[in-house]
Amino acid sequence: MVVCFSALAGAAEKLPHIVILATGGTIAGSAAANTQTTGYKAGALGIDTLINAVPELKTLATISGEQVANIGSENMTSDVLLTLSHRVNALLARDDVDGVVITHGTDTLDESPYFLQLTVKSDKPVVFVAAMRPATAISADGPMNLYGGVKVAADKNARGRGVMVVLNDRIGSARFISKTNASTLDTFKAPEEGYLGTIVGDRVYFNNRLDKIHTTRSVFDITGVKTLPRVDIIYGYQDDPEYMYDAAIAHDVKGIVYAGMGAGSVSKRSDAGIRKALNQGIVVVRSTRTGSGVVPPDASQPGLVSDSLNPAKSRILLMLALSKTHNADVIQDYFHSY
Ligand code: DAS
Repeated sequence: MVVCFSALAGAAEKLPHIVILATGGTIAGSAAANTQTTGYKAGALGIDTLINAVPELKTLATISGEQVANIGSENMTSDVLLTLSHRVNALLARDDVDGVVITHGTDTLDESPYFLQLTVKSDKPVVFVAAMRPATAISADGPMNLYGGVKVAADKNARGRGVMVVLNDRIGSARFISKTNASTLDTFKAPEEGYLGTIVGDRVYFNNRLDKIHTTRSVFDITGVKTLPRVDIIYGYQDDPEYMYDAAIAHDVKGIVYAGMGAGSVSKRSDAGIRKALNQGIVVVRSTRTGSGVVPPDASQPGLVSDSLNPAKSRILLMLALSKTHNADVIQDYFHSY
């Protein structure tokens, strides 16, 4: 009988080097009282404070930290996104960097990760973490989310999964995850597609891989890009007015995302407004305001369709698409593929 022994037990493995980039948000938020979970100042604490609050990070990885911004994510802009993605690409190109964790606000955490999903040219892990309670609150969720995010980034099975979002012990994909509740700890969900995995105890469990193009296979390259084409979102609702499109045209937007009713349905007034924008050479993509599901092609309605991208993610993709092409067929294929 042959008894196989595992490799030398206890061989000290070199810890991965994970760089934490801070951008602000509630995870860095501070309030006057530890029972205060609203009305606090986001982006009040620096990266060193966040890292020093979780000394256990050092058991997972060799940690270094940089402050890219310190803002509420409602104030995140395309300029900061370009700076962030350029910095992530530069770091991941280095042999001595094994992954990046980014601390960020939750309000636009369905946008920034998707932008990096499309522009980071590495299969090394990029993990966003955030918090629903400020760092000063009783049972603040930020420190454990940061610990979970570094644990995921340091995991040997994390490569090649696209940009991930870790909160509340769940691992979401940048392509599908969105904030589904204004205030609860479990707000980040992907109603139709679920999570990539979960963290239970000291283990990371990956259950799914993404069937969409991302990171190293993405055609979007922001090398040397300093600004992105202007794309705005117009919401569809009862009595929605045509003049919203007039305003967009007057401000020389290059793209419009329509946050449509149901599967992207267009009222008579929005139909007129969208066709007017199309006649001005503006690319229009119909998404859905419902929060999940697919907007399918429909020749009876104007514009391209967003597939299963929500309006905010559709805007991110359309900005990058318009920085490459105005060909409607090519852009439509991007929405079905990324
Ligand atoms: N302060 C808001 C933000 O920065 C909310 C948060 O982070 O949770 O997005």
